[in-house]
Amino acid sequence: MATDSTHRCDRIWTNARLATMTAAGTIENGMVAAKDGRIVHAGPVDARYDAAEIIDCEGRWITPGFIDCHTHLIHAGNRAHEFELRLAGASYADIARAGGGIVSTMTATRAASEEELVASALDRLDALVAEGLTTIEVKSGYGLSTEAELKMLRAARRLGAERDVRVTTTFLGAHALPPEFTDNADGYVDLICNEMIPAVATEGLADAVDAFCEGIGFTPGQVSRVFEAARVHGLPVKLHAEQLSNLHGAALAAGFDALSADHLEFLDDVGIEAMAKAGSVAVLLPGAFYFTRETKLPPIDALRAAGVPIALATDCNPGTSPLTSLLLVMNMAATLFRLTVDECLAGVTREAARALGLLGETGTLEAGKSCDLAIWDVERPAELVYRMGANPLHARVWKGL
Ligand code: DI6
Ligand code: FE
Repeated sequence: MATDSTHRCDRIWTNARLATMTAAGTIENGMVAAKDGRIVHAGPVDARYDAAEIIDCEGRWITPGFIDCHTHLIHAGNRAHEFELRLAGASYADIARAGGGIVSTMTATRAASEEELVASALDRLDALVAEGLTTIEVKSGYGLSTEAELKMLRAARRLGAERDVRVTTTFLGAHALPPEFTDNADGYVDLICNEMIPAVATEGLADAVDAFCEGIGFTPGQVSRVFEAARVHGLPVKLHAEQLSNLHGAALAAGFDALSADHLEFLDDVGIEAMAKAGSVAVLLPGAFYFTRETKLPPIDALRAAGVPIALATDCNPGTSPLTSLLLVMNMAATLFRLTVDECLAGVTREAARALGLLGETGTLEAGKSCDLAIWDVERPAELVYRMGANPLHARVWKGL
């Protein structure tokens, strides 16, 4: 019965257990109430909340909707043949000579239409959504020309119109050197700074700018130039840093107040200190670590000690992480990196939101945020991390629906 003290909502999920991912921790006998797409209450069952639609969760667990904060979801083709060659003993150089590697994905991506890029990415997106994903970051970086990079970003934006997900896009022109610029990396960086970033910014196609700082990618000096151009256009930055070697990319990124530095196997104490100071998130990518059979572990204990927030993501890409499961990412992070269950869950919710600059909008169960939920058929949250190849998702809610 509606009284003065009744809060009228649109929908209520009750008789649930909540992993709030806030200081409130987990709540037994909890409820989430939503109005106009936003959470108005996430806490103990409270009779003052009423709604037209009340969903009995029968004791199931509710977590925030999952967030994949680092993907290369838009690309054409795959590199299964390259994988076979590698299994047969071919080296990276052999594969590059045979036309493999990032450049083969670039060729396929340039040849694909925007529609084809959307269609192939939707297959991968649907796999992630089926496991409770509600927000995803998608990078460019396989076009490597102004036209093809813009095409990738437009395709990425369209994913958010095709599915009930929040899509953030990242311009990654500095991913690899296109063949037109062989032996002229600085010339390509000129193109990125003087043409690509202004075009991307003018069309509003990117929410952030990323680069691959590596011996086989771009030098710190080149990355600085890209970041300066991003700053001029008001775009936040993030960086593929310290994946294969230590070029001190994380510290460089932190100097530009980066949202995140990602990979980080070869990160050192100076980089950790700089990230802690800047508030940059460490995005760990255990799928790439696993698939490339890396043996150098990211410095987890030092990141913890310095209070650097840790997020997890798929790095979904055809070369080093053909992975479309955040549940498996959590299992790998626990098994390979020894992250705790709490750290794994935070890594694909709260900290992933932080890495995208979206913590005010999603990533925890808190009044005021978008009502993005994943409802799970599990007895305890640890099951989400422990099981491999199972999908206990019962229902997914995005913006209260
Ligand atoms: N780091 C990686 O591991 C991938 N990109 C990057 O910056 C590799 C992408 C690919 O091989 O297609
Ligand atoms: Fe990546």
